[in-house]
Amino acid sequence: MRIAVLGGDGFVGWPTSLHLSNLGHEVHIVDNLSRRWIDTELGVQSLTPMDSIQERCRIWHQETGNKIHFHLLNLATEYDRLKGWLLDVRPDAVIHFAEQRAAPYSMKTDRHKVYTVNNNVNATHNVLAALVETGIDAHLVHLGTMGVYGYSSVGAPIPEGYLDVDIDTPTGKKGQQILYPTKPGSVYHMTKSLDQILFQFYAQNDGLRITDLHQGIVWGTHTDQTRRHEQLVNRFDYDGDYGTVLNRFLIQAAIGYPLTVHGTGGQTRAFIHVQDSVRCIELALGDAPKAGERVRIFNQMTETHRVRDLAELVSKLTGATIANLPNPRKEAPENDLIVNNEQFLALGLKPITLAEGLLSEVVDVAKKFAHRIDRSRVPAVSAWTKDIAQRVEHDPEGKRLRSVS
Ligand code: USQ
Repeated sequence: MRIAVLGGDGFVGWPTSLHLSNLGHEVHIVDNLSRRWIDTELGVQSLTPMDSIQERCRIWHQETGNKIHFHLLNLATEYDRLKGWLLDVRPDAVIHFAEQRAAPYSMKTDRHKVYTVNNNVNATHNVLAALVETGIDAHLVHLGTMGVYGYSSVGAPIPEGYLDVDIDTPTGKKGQQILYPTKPGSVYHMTKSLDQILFQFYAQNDGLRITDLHQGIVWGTHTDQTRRHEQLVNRFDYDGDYGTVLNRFLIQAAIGYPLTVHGTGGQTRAFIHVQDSVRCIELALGDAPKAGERVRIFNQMTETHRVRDLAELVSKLTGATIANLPNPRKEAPENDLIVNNEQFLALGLKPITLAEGLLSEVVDVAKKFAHRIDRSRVPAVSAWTKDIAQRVEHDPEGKRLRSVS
């Protein structure tokens, strides 16, 4: 297949591009490199040293003989170029990762909220409108998030996108399936909730074939392909805005930083290893809906864990200390989470679970590149509300209190 990977320079986009190229697909990355600009804005860098996208593609070609094409294009602002590009390349499938993906970044300031909404919603809508206008019948696979459901403890498993409801009518109860009601917890998660409505409309109105993957928190760093050459290494975010919880705990353990648990750590979240994430995309590509069918929704996760249990696991493995900090986010302090993921299991996914070997692998990567870590960028200081901002802990290490003598 000829596959466009929108956002193919990012944390999941890059290993996905390699995985699909390795399977023999013709891969075209489209990216505006905004993630690299955001690193510059925040004054942070990936823990792992990343080469330019052109250099990464050159090394892949040298290693495998397979070509990955790169196109510099801003989907949210360059609509006409996007249309022209689609007509030139005519992909059979489009995988859409091209959105600002960090909840804390989206809550940093009003400017970050506006940027996240403009970028994410316009990018998604531009892709949909361009597919209709050009008449290109590509299967659109979108990276959505488990966070569209919210994390409320309703007691029942979260279904894959659709909820069975009984509606009272004058002639009795009528069964219907509706999109699971969204309850986003950040501006970023809100944009993914809006994406769902855009998909529903374009599938119903124009017969676009769309799959939406509601992914959990991705952890780990390497996949089979990124291991092949040190210049193919994946990016690894550790900072307070882009680093996600388990990867952060692992780097914190590697550099002797206290594990930064928000509140009691009673938040339960869904997780998936990056190797499984790329495999799921392969499986979803092979199972496209037909024109006229509703959007296919998968829960792309393999296990759920409570944040404090993860901290305890990492502490047991490495001897790291745990710091319970005031939570910079507005979220339930404790929740349960049961999730259905039967569709991927039925398609043959064999989940990689939180094995000690893989956890240690991340700690080893972090130790190798520990000299690249700026400890002052580790605390999560983007607050969800002005009130919460007053309580944020900027110094989990307690350095200010430490005697210099
Ligand atoms: N947390 C801590 N300590 C930390 C960092 C996070 O206790 O140092 C807590 C947070 O308060 C939160 C939980 O860990 O309760 C998860 O936070 P996260 O930063 O790992 O994940 P999140 O902000 O939800 O976002 C990440 C990705 C996003 C993806 C989402 C999937 O950045 O792109 O959509 O995971 S999900 O969480 O299932 O919605």
